[in-house]
Amino acid sequence: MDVRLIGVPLQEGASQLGCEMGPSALRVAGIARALSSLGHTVIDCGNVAPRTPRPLIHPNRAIHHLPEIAGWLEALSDAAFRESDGAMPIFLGGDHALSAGTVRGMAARASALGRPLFVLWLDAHTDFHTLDTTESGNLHGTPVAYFTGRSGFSGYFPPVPHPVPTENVAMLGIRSADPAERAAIRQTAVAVHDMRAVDEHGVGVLIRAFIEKVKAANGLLHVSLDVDFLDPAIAPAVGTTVPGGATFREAHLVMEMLHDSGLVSSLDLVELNPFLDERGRTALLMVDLAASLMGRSVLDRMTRAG
Ligand code: Z70
Ligand code: MN
Ligand code: MN
Ligand code: MN
Repeated sequence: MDVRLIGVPLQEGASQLGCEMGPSALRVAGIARALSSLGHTVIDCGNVAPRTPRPLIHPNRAIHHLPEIAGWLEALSDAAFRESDGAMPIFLGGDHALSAGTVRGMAARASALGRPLFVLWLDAHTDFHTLDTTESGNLHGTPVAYFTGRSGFSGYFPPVPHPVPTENVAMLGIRSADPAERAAIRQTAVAVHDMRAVDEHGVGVLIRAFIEKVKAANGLLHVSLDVDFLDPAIAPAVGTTVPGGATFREAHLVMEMLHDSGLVSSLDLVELNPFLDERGRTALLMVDLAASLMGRSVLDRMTRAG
């Protein structure tokens, strides 16, 4: 497969500085080598540069860095559309606000191919705030509401010509949602699999059901992996740690099942804050998970560890 690595040194969507270093840490952790050793052709496209911000003032005074994020989204959406032409883009984040742009671009790609886009959101959080409901003002809490076409973004973020239908979105690993997000997401068809569902059913059952749905619709599947999907004990390099996340084994199983499905069109690796890491372990784990998604089997893994 042709793989395109696209760095997104965006940090203004998160409350803590440091995600800007995420693309470098993923490169240092060997993402290009890990994927090319699996037989893929890997091109590192370097980092995306944001558009020059234009002044934007929103009545919700809590919002930070709205002009900067809006400038990123147009550039990211264009990059996603361009680099998904016969190739698989992997976005090296960068905070989760970037997915507002990458999913917008992939929705345009899916539309050009005449296929529906599905999104798998692997995260502790639902990221379903609108510009009106966010209380923290951290725009990494808004991408899912944006790309599913909720109202309140127009005139601030780029228009959404191809909103992702909420029935095409599944979330896994959820264990933190603000009251406004809960109320809003209940009105939608998003499949929200929280950690309770993971404990009750296991990730295998939940992921298999979603994969079958994507397969039946001949869809493209965009996967968005937030570091905080993982338990902070194995992935400490994230601004907001939420206890009770996915284990090493659960996360790898998800990636392996996604690989076997052959449906994944694009991937975001987001929220890695290398400033908070311990000797690069979170960056290495994210690379390991990306390699599992791209086809590394247990035998390869045992060989590497030996
Ligand atoms: C909260 C907010 C958030 C991280 C997303 C949290 C948002 N719902 N935090 N990802 N790490 O501030 O809107
Ligand atoms: Mn700030
Ligand atoms: Mn997130
Ligand atoms: Mn999160």
